[in-house]
Amino acid sequence: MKIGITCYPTYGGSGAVATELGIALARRGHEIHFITYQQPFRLPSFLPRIYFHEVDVGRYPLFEYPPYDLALAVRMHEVVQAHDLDLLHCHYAIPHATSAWIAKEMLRPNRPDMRFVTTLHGTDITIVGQDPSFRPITKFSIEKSDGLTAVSRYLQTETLTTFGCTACRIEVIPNFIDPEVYDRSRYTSILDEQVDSGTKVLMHVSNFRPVKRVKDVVRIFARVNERLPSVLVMVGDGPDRVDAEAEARALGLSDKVFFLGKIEAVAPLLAGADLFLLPSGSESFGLSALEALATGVPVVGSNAGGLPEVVRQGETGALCPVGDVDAMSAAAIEILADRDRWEAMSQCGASDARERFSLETIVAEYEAFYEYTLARPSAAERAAQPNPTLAT
Ligand code: GMT
Repeated sequence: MKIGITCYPTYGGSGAVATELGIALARRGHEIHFITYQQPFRLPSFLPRIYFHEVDVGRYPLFEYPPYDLALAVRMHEVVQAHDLDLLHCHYAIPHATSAWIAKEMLRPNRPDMRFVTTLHGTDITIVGQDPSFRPITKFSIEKSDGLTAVSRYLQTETLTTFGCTACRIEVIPNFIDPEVYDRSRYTSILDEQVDSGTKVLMHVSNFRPVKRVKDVVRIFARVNERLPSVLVMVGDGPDRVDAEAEARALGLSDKVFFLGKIEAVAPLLAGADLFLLPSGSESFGLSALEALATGVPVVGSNAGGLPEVVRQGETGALCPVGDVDAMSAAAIEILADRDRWEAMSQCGASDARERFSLETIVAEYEAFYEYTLARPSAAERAAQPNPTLAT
């Protein structure tokens, strides 16, 4: 197949999933065209059968807000025609699915067979999509997609109930990991030079947005550190990093909390961690938690959204109510203080991640979903049927 992939190219779960998916599909023989405003952060410079098309938003003095969604639609339209793409796959509903719908309308005379699939990742539904200024266009774009996937059962239900598109058929295709990359035995811990042996390493990886509750991460660490010699490694960057740094300073922990900034390859770091913290207020799946589990790092976090579909309570980690720093700290101490329990959780997490979320299995699910979408009538054709249903 020839597939166009559009995603946010910057640090974040949806961009990571989209890029890893494109790379895996190209390895399986498909031709992949990334269409976005910047080279995706996880995409190396050149790989066979992978092409990158930059979206350039023309500047004009009248445009106080340059219309990226229109420039993207035009680029999609151009790339589909020039490379004879079968399908566009949009990651994150807005504006990507909206632009794909515009491109599809523009292509209707020449390429009525072109389809577009939208993968819902999380905040496009739970936060941004609920904002009154975006809600109607999010619903519209979801309903116009020829195929829809969500990264968890939680997000599938959330989309159907909050947008009321009860006839939408949403396939659940979870996030995935490459078992070879997230393999603890491959790496010697790069943190060893900085951290004494016997010191527990707690880690958090995110884009430091409010939804991640990074101050809770520091507070949980503070309590663990009262009981066990430990350090906290914070990977990533974003709007709440300053708050997290201030919290570490206020708690007198600046010398034990390391803020590393954005790091693209997190597996070698995870391989040196003892515990992963993800106390998010909302988390549709939790790709970073999956990457930690796959690397043999137990997870302590919140039981929000789709996290319970990823972390097995008591077996691969512990999930507690959002904001319950006491419960999360207690769970973290319990896991870290008992070496046998930690070993069992570490091994169980690594094998469970491989069993349920391996790249080979999940990429094959996407392939099958593309074939299914290409074979069925488009969303517009289904809507035009006498008894229109999006469920067929
Ligand atoms: O909020 C983020 O961390 C980034 C965001 C994104 O869309 O870039 O992540 C979402 O998509 C990931 C990949 O599917 C999921 O693993 C994350 O759980 C989800 N984030 C939230 O729901 C907050």
